[in-house]
Amino acid sequence: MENWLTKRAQLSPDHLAVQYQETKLTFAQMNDQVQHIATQLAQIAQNEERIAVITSNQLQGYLMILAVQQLGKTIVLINRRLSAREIDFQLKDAGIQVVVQDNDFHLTLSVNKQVSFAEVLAIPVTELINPVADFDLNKVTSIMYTSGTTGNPKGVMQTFGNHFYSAIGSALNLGIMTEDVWLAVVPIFHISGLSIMMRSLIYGMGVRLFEKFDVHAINKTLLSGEVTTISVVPMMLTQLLSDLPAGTRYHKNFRTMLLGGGPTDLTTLQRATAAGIEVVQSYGMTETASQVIALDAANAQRKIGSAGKPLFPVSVRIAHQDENRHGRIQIKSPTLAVGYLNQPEKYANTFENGWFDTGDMGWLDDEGFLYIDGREGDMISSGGENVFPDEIESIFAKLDAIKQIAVVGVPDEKWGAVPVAFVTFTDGKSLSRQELRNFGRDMLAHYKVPAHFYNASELPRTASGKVQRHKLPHLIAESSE
Ligand code: S0N
Ligand code: AMP
Ligand code: MG
Ligand code: MG
Repeated sequence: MENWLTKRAQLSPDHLAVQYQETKLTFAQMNDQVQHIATQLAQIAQNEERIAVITSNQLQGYLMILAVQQLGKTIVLINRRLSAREIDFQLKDAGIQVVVQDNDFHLTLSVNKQVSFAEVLAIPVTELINPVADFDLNKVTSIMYTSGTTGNPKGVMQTFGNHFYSAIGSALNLGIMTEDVWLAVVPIFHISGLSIMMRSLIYGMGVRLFEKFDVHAINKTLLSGEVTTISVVPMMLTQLLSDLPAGTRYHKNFRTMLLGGGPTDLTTLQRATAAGIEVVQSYGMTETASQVIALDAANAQRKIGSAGKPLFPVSVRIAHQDENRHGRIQIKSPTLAVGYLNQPEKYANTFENGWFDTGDMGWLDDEGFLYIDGREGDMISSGGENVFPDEIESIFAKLDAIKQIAVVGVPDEKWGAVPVAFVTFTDGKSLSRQELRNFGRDMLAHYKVPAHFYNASELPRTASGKVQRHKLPHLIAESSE
């Protein structure tokens, strides 16, 4: 397929491509800027197969991602909230020598070149290089890391074809209007955000980019009629509802709120309905290049609580069903990533007879609507970020003073859920809460650091010695903090 950006600049040069704060770029203008940046990037990363981009949702980062794509190189997207240790693991795994980062990013990483956007943009340009002519649908264009219950994070390899089918599947469900503008406050380093960028190129659609989840500013934009669509994680919906004055309705131009990334409670969905907001529930993951299951507006009320039906290119089944038809959610889709970087066997093992096993549990009703029960490994969804207790436990277990630690998610008003830890100390040793917290913040993304550390004399275990995480919250009342 022809290069999506140059094609788009040719098809709809004067259409809005992206707006960030007061800056608006048409597709022609965006293409010009991206080609300029690609030329600059080529001078520092000519021989690299992959370039890592570390950015919050700001315009320069948006253009930088597109520029890497224009060079025919693979973009490695780094979660900006990770610790240096976590980022270094990913950079090493991906063989990264060159990192381009937003001007506010200050961690020192173990790579040859860490270059700020300002430094890239200062590189002199004499003659523009030629962008790649084609976007080969089989080529890996983006890699983003995802964690699981066991082992190290895995680099999910997404092809142009994955993004293309994802955008088409979404359009066949939500429709496309010429004047659509999609608000992107979900991070462009996650597939929730990157998929909006790819849809923009494929549909010729404008994107309104927000760096911060400033709830008031987002509500103001939804009330103004300037955007038609927004992607949100559940905690964003809850906060938007709380900030919206009673009786106030979003502008009639605003037509879809695409909700995904984690479980939403029924009360929040009902509040959204009462506020007249068209919420499209969805389910997807990094490995599926965003939503693969979504509700359509017609069924949003009747099937409230369901994640919906598979998008047109997608098939779903429930494997290993129990007597109540609950089991493992498995997917077939042209949007399925082509592998985990450097771990082909690990990816192969996630398939069962050609079906990708998501690791999530759920069930299908008689009409084929999917309901999600949760994820194996006691995964915690904190503000749309996945947190795995095993990972936190294994980091803290490295401390001599810690004899045992168990982590579990508890409900949290702001983030939906947060991890808390139960700790027993080695005889004669102990650490203060502050010491534990500082260690955690050094080693882990801040959202993974337990919000509370409770002293526990003993952890509840099964006969075989496995910690019973579901019993831990009951200990809170008895524990000292
Ligand atoms: C909610 C967000 C935006 C909050 O970030 P904010 O307010 O910008 O915080 P910071 O200024 O960075 O930090 C302030 C303090 O808050 C802590 N913190 C930040 N985030 C969290 C968090 N998630 N949990 C707990 N604490 C958090 C910081 O640590 C800091 O504290 P201190 O100062 O002490 O360090 C942000 O969390 C966010 O962007 N969340 C959303 C992430 C997301 O998009 N997840 C989805 C991932 N999944 C997918 O992409 C697949 C599904 C999908 O594609 C999809 C999902 C949704 C909608 C549509 C789709 C689709 O299919 O298209
Ligand atoms: P990630 O790989 O970071 O994109 O996270 C994907 C995971 O988020 C899925 O495997 C689910 O566990 C969870 N998730 C996504 N959408 C939903 C949803 N609608 N309801 C419950 N969990 C969800
Ligand atoms: Mg903030
Ligand atoms: Mg130890």
